[in-house]
Amino acid sequence: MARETHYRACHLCEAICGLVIETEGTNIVSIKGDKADPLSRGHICPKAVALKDLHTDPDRLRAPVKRVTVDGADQWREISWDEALDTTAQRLAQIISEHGVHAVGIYMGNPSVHNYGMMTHQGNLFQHIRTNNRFSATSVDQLPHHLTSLWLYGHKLLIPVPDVDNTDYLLMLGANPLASNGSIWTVPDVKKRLKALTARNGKLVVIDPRRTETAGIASEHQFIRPGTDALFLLALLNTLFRENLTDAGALAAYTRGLDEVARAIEVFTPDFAAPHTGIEAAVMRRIAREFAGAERAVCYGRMGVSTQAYGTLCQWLIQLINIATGNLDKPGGSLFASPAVDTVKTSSPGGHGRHRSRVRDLPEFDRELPAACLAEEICTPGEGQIRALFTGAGNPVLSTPNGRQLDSALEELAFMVSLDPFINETTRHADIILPPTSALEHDHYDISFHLFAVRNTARYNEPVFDKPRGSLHDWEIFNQLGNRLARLLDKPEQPAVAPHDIIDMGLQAGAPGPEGLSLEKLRQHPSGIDLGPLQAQLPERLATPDKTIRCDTPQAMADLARLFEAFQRPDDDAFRLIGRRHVRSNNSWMHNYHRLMKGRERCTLLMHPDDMASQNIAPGGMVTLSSRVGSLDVAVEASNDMMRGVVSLPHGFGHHRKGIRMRTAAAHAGVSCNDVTDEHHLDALSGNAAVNGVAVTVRPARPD
Ligand SMILES: Nc1nc2c(c(=O)[nH]1)N[C@H]1C(S)=C(S)[C@@H](COP(=O)(O)OP(=O)(O)OC[C@H]3O[C@@H](n4cnc5c(=O)[nH]c(N)nc54)[C@H](O)[C@@H]3O)O[C@H]1N2
Ligand SMILES: Nc1nc2c(c(=O)[nH]1)N[C@H]1C(S)=C(S)[C@@H](COP(=O)(O)OP(=O)(O)OC[C@H]3O[C@@H](n4cnc5c(=O)[nH]c(N)nc54)[C@H](O)[C@@H]3O)O[C@H]1N2
Ligand code: SF4
Ligand SMILES: [Mo]
Repeated sequence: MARETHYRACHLCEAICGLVIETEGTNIVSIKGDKADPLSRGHICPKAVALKDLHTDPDRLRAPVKRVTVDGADQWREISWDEALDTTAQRLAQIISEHGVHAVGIYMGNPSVHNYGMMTHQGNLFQHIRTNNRFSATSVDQLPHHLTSLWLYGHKLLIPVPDVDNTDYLLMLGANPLASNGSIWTVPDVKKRLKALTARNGKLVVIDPRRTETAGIASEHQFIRPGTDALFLLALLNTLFRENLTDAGALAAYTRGLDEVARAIEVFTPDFAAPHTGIEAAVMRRIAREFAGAERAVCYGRMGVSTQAYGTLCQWLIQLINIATGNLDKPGGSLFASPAVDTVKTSSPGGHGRHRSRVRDLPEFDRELPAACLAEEICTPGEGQIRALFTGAGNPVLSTPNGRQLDSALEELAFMVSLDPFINETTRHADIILPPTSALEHDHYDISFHLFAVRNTARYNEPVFDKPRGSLHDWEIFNQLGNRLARLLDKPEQPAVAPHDIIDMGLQAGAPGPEGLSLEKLRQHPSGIDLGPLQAQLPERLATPDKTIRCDTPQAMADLARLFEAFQRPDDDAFRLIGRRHVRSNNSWMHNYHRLMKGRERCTLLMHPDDMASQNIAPGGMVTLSSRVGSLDVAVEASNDMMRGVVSLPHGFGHHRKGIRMRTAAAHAGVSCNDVTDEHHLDALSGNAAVNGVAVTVRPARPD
């Protein structure tokens, strides 16, 4: 059989690595890094090879299925696309006409931003369901970044990234790119780039309650008590102001409000922060001085500082530190990318608090409510109660706080439909599951992550395999379901314009460089086109109406009072639970492959040996981990890499639930960290879930 070579960007994580995939007929012979990709330069991680497993997975649904009850037990029956789409449209239309549009909930998960057809076409359906009850993984993740960027730069997507290849000093909080491969920071081959930073006598300082893989290659690592980073960042900013170490440089011409911030944070000294953070005041002062003294420095914080009680303050303070030291929009500092298809120009800037959740009065962001209130919106009767749910590329039972509560709430729905290739912890509750084509059966352009990349590049790739007869892409499902619903609701239908045509228009409209770009040109360069290094581009790139940056954001300034108040009391001595990622995993849905799962059990609770001794916990034993919302039993592992008083458990496990059809995952079931995270533990300012820093107790498990 003829061997063929395909070029493809990996869509599994934000690093968007270029791949070379060799096939023979329908068989994948090899998957390797594409050395000609100008961004990833040949780098890949072990997950890339698992693309083959995902494609061939016998558990992956190839046709729509409907849940039927036979003798009291659930069974799944294959049905035609016509039946699946007609039934779904009719049920949604019926619920909308009986109870109004807010009776339909929508939850969109993480892979939807890695699959461009989902992004270009979800509006085909959702325009007919203008519900207040929209949710997504954003509010268990990066919501504080968006909110901060909206306030400071005028658009939710204008998020600057560390110019790692040119910086002298990288201060990193709550991120572990050696496991995650970088997030809101598309930085393939990050380990090499970080090692190059220290090799040229630059400094990498990592602030994390665990001595992570990234901390292991850093110049300096400081443990921090989870949830106290805002105090740490304030201590740095306070020192910068107090010691006259600020210099906004060129930014000063269009930056306002730093003096107001300086006055408002006078009380947040290193001495105030020290007992709470566990970092000595002198160390914080030194880090502030070093940061200010570095020619080019950048502060960056990710998951660990977003999904905590003061997530938005953290992200706001990180930006202010970069601004106050003149490192925003500067090579070697933090820079905005200029993607070929620029979603900053084509999407709404975002808004906040324009409506609020019915039960708990939580604010929307960008028309979405916090995922932490999804279950209560299903379970609480009254007008606006969610009666039908659409989930797309999401697994909120494992990924949102108090997953058990949501698990049982989904049972109460009158109708649920899931756009997903698997029967998992969430989709098992659906009445109908709509499985799209496999990723390798559709083309690929990354709309999301070029915007956060450390270099401007563009890459379009054709499908590796033909689309199987009778299958539908995600975008086609959105389009066809949308049109069926439109007919029932007496609204106009949308033509099926393919995603690549939309991208072609975007490329030609954006067209950087003298010759411009088009899909045709990208087709001729399947390893991608280099559009050059990131450049300074303020104030032009700002989306604020007056092209200024207002640093004294009223909402954030007001939240300082909440922070100050909260830390008046001495800390309780409860353990704090944090998460952990592993390079051979990806959230909840990559556990079905032997290649990724082999080796040691990974769903274990890491705990410092001295803490284990104080709790009478024997090494290798089982412990009961409990919080306000529930408890679970898990194997404990002693680790000197943990801060005292902190325990770590990865999320995305818990595949023991009845009725899931992912055999390898079920054999490595583990427990779900989100069975103990608390839906009431939030960043109050944004509504983002605080899945890190949850107060827990850890006791030896009682043998049953
Ligand atoms: N292999 C793999 N890669 C992934 C994923 C995956 O599941 N597996 N998921 C992808 C997704 S969706 C995302 S959003 C990104 C996330 O990318 P990252 O943010 O880099 O991911 P994490 O490894 O979760 O890093 C968070 C760090 O914060 C620390 N932390 C926890 N609480 C606190 C705190 O209070 N303060 C501080 N300073 N640190 C804290 C944790 O110990 C951890 O090291 O990764 C992406 N890439
Ligand atoms: N405790 C704790 N909780 C966390 C985190 C944490 O660090 N700790 N991390 C949070 C973060 S950063 C995130 S992003 C969320 C993720 O939360 P979710 O997005 O809700 O969950 P995923 O595990 O990414 O589930 C992805 C789903 O998409 C499906 N899927 C994969 N590819 C496709 C596709 O191309 N099309 C369609 N239609 N479906 C597809 C998979 O089968 C799976 O069901 O979890 C969050 N939850
Ligand atoms: S680092 Fe991310 S994008 Fe690169 S190969 Fe691994 S999973 Fe794919
Ligand atoms: Mo995420």
